[in-house]
Amino acid sequence: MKEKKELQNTAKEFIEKSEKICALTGAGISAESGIPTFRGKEGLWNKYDPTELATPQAFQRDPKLVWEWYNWRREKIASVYPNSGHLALKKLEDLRGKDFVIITQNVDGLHNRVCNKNVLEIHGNIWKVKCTECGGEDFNYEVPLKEIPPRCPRCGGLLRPGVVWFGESLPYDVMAEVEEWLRKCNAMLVIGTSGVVQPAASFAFVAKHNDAKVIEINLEPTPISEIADVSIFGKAGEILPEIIDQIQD
Ligand code: BJW
Ligand code: ZN
Repeated sequence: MKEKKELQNTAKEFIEKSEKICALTGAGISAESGIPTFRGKEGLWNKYDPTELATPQAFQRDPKLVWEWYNWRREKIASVYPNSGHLALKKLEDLRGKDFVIITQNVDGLHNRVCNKNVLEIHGNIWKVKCTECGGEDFNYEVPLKEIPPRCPRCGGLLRPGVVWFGESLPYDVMAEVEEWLRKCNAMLVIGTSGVVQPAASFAFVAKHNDAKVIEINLEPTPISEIADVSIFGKAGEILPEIIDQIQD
C-alpha cells in the first residue's frame, strides 16, 4: 500500500497536467457538514425504506409522508454549513475557471453556498419545488414548510420536491452538459459516492474510457476503485484541501 502522501502527490500531478477537470460528488462530501449519507452504517436508508420515500409511486401513495421526510432534511440542511471539502473545490474552480466543473448527485445545494458557479445538479435540488398540475417550478426556502404537503401558488396543485427519484429520468439539459464533460475531461475526481446509483455510477467508467485519469476519494473502496488511477481512502474534508492547496496555478 502506497503512503497517503505519495497518493496525494500523484493526484495533484494528474490535476496539474489536466486541462479540463471534473469533480463528481456524492453524499460523502457533505457528511462532514453533518448531513447523513444514504447508505452505510449511519445512512438514511438504514432508517427509511427508499421505495417508501424516493420514488414517484411513494409520492402518489402518500405525499404527506414523503414531504415530511423532505421537510426534515431541509431543516437539517438549513442548519449546517459547507465544509473544507466544498471550500477546496471552490478553490479549484478559482484556479481553473471554466475548465472545471462539479457534477453533483447531492440535492443539498452546498456547492452553491460556497459560490461554485459551474455546478451540474443531476438529481435536482431540495430547495426546488415543482407543481404536479401546471408544471411550474420555483425555489422555496421555507423552513419548516408552513403547509405539508405544500400547494402551488399559481394553481393550488400539489407541489413535489424538485429532485430525481428512482425510475425517473435525469434532467435532459444537465445530462447533455455532463456527457460533453465526460468526453472532454482529462481528470475526474470522484468524491464520496458509493458508485451504485445509475447513471452517475458509470461516469468514471466513461471518462476513463475517454482517457481521463480517475482520482477517487472515499472512506472505503467502491466499484469505482477498480478502475481508479489513484484511490485515496479518508475524509474528503481532509484530503481535498491537502491536495488542492499544493496545486500550482
Ligand atoms: C465519505 C465520507 C467522507 C462518507 N469523505 N467519503 C432496477 C430497478 C429499477 C431501477 C433500476 C434498476 N437498476 C438500475 C436502476 C436505475 C436506478 C438505479 O441506479 N438503481 C440502483 C440503486 C440499483 N437509477 C435510477 O432510477 C435513475 N434514473 C434512471 O436511471 O432513469 C432511467 C431508468 C429508469 C428506470 C429503470 C432503468 C433506467 C435515477 C436515480 C435517482 C437517485 N435519487 C436519489 C435520491 C435523490 C433525492 C433525494 O436526495 O432525496 O439520489 S437516491 C440517492 O442515491 C441520492 C443520491 O444522490 C444517490 C447516490 O448516493 P451517493 O451520493 O453515492 O451516497 P451513498 O450514501 O450511497 O454513499 C456515500 C459514500 O460516501 C460512501 O461510499 C461513503 O463511504 C462515502 N463517505 N463519508 C469521503 N467524510
Ligand atoms: Zn401549479
